[in-house]
Amino acid sequence: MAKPNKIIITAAVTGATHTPSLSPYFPATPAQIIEDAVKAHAAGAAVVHVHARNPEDCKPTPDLDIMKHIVSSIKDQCNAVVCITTGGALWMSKEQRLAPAVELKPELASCNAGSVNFVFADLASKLKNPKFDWEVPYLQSTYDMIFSNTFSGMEYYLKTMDQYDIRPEFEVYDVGMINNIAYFYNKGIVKKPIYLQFVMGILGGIPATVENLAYMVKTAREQIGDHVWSCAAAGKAQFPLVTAALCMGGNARVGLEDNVFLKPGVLAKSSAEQVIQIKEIAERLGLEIASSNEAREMLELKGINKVNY
Ligand code: KMH
Ligand code: ZN
Repeated sequence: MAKPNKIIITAAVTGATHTPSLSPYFPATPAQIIEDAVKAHAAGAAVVHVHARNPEDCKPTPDLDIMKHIVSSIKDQCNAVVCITTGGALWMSKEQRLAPAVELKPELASCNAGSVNFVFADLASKLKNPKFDWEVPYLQSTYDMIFSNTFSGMEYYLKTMDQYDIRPEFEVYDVGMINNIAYFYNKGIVKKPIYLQFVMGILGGIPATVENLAYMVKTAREQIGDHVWSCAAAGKAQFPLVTAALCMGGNARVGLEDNVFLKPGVLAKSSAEQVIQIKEIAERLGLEIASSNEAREMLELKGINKVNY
């Protein structure tokens, strides 16, 4: 059966980098994360990418019960494909990062395709009266940290995901990481279909330019052959890059994990607002939007009845 030739929109709703005082609309508690994800799905996002945060201080957390509450509440309200993070936060151990996927056995989980500096320190200067004391030091700490994804770590993630039939969504922050994925594919540790998420414009990774995106797409085609790809970009590069990706045959990731604005100077009131905007752009380009079940077909996912939440 031919797979649907439609656009998969992903909404990455909270992440583990932005802090609550960056925007009054930022989904920072489990209840806000659930609501933002469900609304983003209703707006057209086939996939929602989630991290867990502590209900008291909104800090990213590896707490399994909180993650289970978030993803099961989303599942109770809609049939979105839930992509659970294995990136967690920079300070989490690889066991802490992978534990939610092992316990909850989602259809899809992120898999970070290499180590990278992941710097958001300059955002601290934007916080005038932060709600929580941890916010400024948290952002500043990224200046002296590395997002560690060693080859043994990636092999550990990949073999564990394969064990539970979890499709990896490869987070690719720079072009060398495509070769890392090709290495694991050639070793038979990664199976097709391969799903790449080009995350552009992270300070430490590849700058968010259309030329760089074209270079990543070309390199992926050469080194991996057929695959499915999507694009996300940090901050003000989000819509220009994701729109370019749609024009190049890619899929789109938006959401407040990547950018708290809808357009320069205008804060997004929800990830759904960004989903609606990219959906409009896609439809004006004559593209059709995939439903969650069509995304399941396109990515050959195991199905929502096979998850453990
Ligand atoms: N929070 C970042 C350190 C993922 O979800 O796997 C990494 C991240 C990627 O968000
Ligand atoms: Zn993430």
